[in-house]
Amino acid sequence: MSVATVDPKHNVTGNRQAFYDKISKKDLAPLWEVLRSVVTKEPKSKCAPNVWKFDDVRGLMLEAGGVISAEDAERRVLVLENPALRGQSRITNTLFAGMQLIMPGEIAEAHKHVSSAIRFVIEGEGAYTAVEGEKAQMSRGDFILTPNWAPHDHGNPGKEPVMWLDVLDMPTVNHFETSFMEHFDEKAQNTSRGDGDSLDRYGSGVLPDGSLQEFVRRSPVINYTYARTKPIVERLMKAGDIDPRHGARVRYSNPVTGGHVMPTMGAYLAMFPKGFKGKDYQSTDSTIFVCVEGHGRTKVGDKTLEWGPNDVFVVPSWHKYAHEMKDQAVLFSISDRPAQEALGFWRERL
Ligand code: GTQ
Repeated sequence: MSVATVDPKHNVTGNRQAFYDKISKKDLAPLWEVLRSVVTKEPKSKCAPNVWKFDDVRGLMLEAGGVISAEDAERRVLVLENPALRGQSRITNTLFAGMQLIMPGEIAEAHKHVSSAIRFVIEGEGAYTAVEGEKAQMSRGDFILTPNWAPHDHGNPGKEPVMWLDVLDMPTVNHFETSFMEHFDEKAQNTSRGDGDSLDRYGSGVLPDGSLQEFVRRSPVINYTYARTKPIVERLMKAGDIDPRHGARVRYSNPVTGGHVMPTMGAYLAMFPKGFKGKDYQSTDSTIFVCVEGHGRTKVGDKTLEWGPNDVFVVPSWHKYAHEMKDQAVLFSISDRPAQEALGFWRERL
């Protein structure tokens, strides 16, 4: 209990706590007790830096294959829970990440929801994701979009288990309390468009000669394949176009606007030369990285995250970080930067 001293200017003579107790009964509280913690001088992320090693995750994923079918689970996903945010189904304060497994012969039924999703394919061949009538084949390193309210289902007519990382913006959607979801009568969509259809139509330097209004907010391209994107970062590497912090990096973009692929999440692919020793970097977006190739480590504040192929690691908002490469490496990354930019919040410090 804090007892105030006499302050003639403000006529504070009484017991503050008694006053706090009195106003509390009317659902009121004194801002001055919490001002410094609600208006911080700098971001104070609740999220912790962490790495999920694929050596651990892979075996447990395959075990999950024996615990529940894709049909019973609707989505057979192990959530990557930030160790500082356990029980909240999130890897950062704004994003969800989970590893999804689909076994040969399985399908994960069609549904749609307000949350946007990206998939980053980790292991296995032969599965597909159908999005808005386009059947996108999934190969390792592919980056596949499922925009807000787009019908989607997954299937695996192949012979191998297939795993991918899902990143969804549901903590953001739920923050605004705007979640809706619907199922369809059919388990799988009738797909009228084949693999690569949207990329060919919209990502080849020409655009359909009609209204593109619906694609101002989100990219029309469903599947950004590794087969197309990797040679581009290789080109940057060869040309020496290597950022001292982010390496030879490209941003996945909406070909209609040049902006981010979705309003809530943005993604990058970067290649780094062997022995790269990155400068420190800091930004307000919390970033999820996936190692596609190579080995390295990332210093995040006073922590060092060691990673190799298929490992997933997270760097919280405003944590100073720097990458170091043991060999030539490729990192995919995704963050909430577009949402922060749209709201005027995003900052970086070089
Ligand atoms: O594939 O639709 O990881 O709805 C979480 C929720 C995946 C999906 C997740 C989902 C999905």
